[in-house]
Amino acid sequence: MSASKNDQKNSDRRNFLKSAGLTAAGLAAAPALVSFKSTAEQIAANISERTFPEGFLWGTATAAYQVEGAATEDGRGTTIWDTFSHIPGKVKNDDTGDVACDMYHRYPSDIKLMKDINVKIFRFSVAWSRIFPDGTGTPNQKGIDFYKRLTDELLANDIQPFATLYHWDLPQALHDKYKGWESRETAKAFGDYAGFISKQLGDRVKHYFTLNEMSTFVELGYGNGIFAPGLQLPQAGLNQVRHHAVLAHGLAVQAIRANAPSGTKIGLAENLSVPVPIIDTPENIKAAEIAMREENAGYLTVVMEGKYTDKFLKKTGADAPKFTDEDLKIISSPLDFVGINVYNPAGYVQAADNEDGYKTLPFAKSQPRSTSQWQVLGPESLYWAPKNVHKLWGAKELYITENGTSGTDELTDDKHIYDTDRVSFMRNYLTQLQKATAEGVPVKGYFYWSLMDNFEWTSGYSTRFGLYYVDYKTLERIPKESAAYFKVLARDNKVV
Ligand code: GBH
Repeated sequence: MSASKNDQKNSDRRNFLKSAGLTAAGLAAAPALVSFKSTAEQIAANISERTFPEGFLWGTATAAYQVEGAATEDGRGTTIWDTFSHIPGKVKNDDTGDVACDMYHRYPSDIKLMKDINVKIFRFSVAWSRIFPDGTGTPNQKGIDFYKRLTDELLANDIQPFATLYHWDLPQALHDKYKGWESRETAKAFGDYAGFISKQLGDRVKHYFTLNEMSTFVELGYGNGIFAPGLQLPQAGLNQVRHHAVLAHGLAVQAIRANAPSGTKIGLAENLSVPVPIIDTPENIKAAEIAMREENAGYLTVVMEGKYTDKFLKKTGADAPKFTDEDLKIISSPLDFVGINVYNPAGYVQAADNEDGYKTLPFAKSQPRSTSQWQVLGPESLYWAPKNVHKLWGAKELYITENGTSGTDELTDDKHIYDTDRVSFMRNYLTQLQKATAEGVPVKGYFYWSLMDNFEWTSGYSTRFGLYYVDYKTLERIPKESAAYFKVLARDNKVV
């Protein structure tokens, strides 16, 4: 039996003992007491207990451009999102991230807010242009110092920093010089920056995510043009951008390995497409696996497998990206963990006797959604996403790097926000995640998106995802009911 299977068995047993109230040292040491439980019975017991594995980590996530503000301070260079958000009509109400939540200055009190609700891990992103204002060249010490102060403060509060190296804020200079992600040069520059920052923060940060949601910034930024830099490239160009994104990821993995102290863990945070079986039959479950592999072919699949699937190459045909075998090796550099951002099912699928082997059903018009129209509510996505990433690619460790929902978040006269919808969302989604962990899927932690309301890209400040409400006039933070929920969840390590 492999070590990990053994660990799983032991932890199943611990969970079982705990649920049976048998954790006193003497009893726990007597395996005979529990050996009558079959694996299936233990899993069922774990699920009904609703607890997460011992040591499961609870946290929140943010991203630089969405929360920091201080857009021109301490030598920060301009980014494509500064440029884009300042073009009238691109963002709702023409909001920009100039001030955002002002976390650049308020991080000490924001870290207190995290501590107040039992946060143990915090996922933030490093603004590339604070470190290299032009993307490459001379580093900016003031930018580096900011992330040192931030991470020091987190550690002093017993919160582990998890750093994302790219959350869409490309230095404008790289766009001007190389057309950004259209060029391989940008992937190389990203690798260099990743290596540099991992060396600078190496004594403080033990976990890195290379890129956040390649699929989002590529498809929306270079495909339909809704996001910065607002381009609509033809298929061949778009495929090349996709390739440069995965290449940048791989180059960063190698650069961090070469520069960071040993023991540093590296992964990515991908918003993968999550097909959900419409009815849990073996055929549909298989169909959902096939669908997940193909629908993520240009992103997570090539990262995990080191090749583009036959179907992807066939479908892209003459427009397929240009790449070398060496590229594929770099892209599939081994990872320590896989981070997945999960908000919604990509679709409900069933087995089909067609070329693909599956069919995606149309969503019912009445399928519930959050105030973000794209967010179809399907809690099962938080079961199938980690389950199938583990099954398809054997990921050793997984993190839910984002999960959350937006709501109307009405502020009452006495300053309460009864976001019952968000609390219900979390309970329903987490019930599904707990089921996955109870079955042995090695999810190590969960980051709620987001710690507080923030600049929600093209929706500006009109869409709220936070556990804390932000009053954008005063920048005051007010805990929502969901913050209270999170606090108990993290304390008890179980679905509450
Ligand atoms: C995440 O994306 C982001 O990582 C995070 O920065 C963001 O704040 C959070 O979600 C909440 O949105 O404009 O109608 O074409 C989640 C995946 C993919 C959801 C792109 C929104 C655009 C929809 N996102 N999608 S639309």
